[in-house]
Amino acid sequence: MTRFDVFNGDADGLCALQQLRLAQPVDAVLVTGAKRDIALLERVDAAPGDAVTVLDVSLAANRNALLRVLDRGADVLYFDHHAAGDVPSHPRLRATIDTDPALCTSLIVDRWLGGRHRPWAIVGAYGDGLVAEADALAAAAGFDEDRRRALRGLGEDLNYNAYGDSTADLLVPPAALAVRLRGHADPLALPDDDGLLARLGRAHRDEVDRALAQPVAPVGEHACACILPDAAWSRRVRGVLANALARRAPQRGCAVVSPRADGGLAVSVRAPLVSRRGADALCRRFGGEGRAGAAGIDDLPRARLDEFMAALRDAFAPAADATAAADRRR
Ligand SMILES: [Mn+2]
Repeated sequence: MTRFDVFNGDADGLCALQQLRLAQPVDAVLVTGAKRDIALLERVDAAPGDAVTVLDVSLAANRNALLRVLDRGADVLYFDHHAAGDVPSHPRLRATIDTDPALCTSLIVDRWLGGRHRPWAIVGAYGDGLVAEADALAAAAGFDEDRRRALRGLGEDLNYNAYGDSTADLLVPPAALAVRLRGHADPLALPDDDGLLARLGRAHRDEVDRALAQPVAPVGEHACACILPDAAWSRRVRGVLANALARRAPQRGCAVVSPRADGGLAVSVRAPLVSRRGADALCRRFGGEGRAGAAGIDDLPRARLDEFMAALRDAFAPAADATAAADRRR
């Protein structure tokens, strides 16, 4: 019988797994990847009697692979907080899925374990951006401000590590991080003899600083854009940079453009923080997707960059909602 631990390679996935494996140490084949690698279950070659644990990847995106794994006779334990669509009812599937925006998978697993490895739940929640929820749990657990800051820093470093087009862009393969964390109940007492965790934290800070020092050009009155160089660090930092630029100029929308490893362009777009509207409509015109406040284009052909910049110029004009108008015209 083979066990598979299938988990998102970000902080939430890692910390959900960490809690479960502290509670029940088992040897499992680790199946993970970059944050954006969510179709993970299709990589599992399950046989009858195998046990598959799935953490922090959308069931909707893994539905067919899940049905196949169940059909093959494996047992599946599934925890997640993304929209799942229709959850199959199957005697060998135990799924705990809760899309409450105040929850992440680490907090769902924390609840399932009765808070047994709470410090790791807190790290996962910080990493997933649930700062208020993590702060509240950390205060209730008696962590003082210094230790709260350390838990938050670890969560954010682990999370930063998962950004990139593929695992080739990542600073540390998430499976190696999972092995590294294995067995350590106290996230504030992790050994770091080879300095790997320190390097991860330093790279996170340096890359964000480097990104913030890149030139940002105004694009019309209501938007700005930053074009990053072709480098793995650009692909790691672009989402974090887009958030930072939006905070720096809340009246403007912003786009961060970075070359993909395969030659195209990836674009992260944030609507002006004062309106939080229009990012999704802009990106959809170029094959992208997302939410009104934050969206992206996975693969923008270089030949369409000028067209994108022209659309960006108008997308966030408060009076004439040009993007919506253009959408209506299509
Ligand atoms: Mn998550």
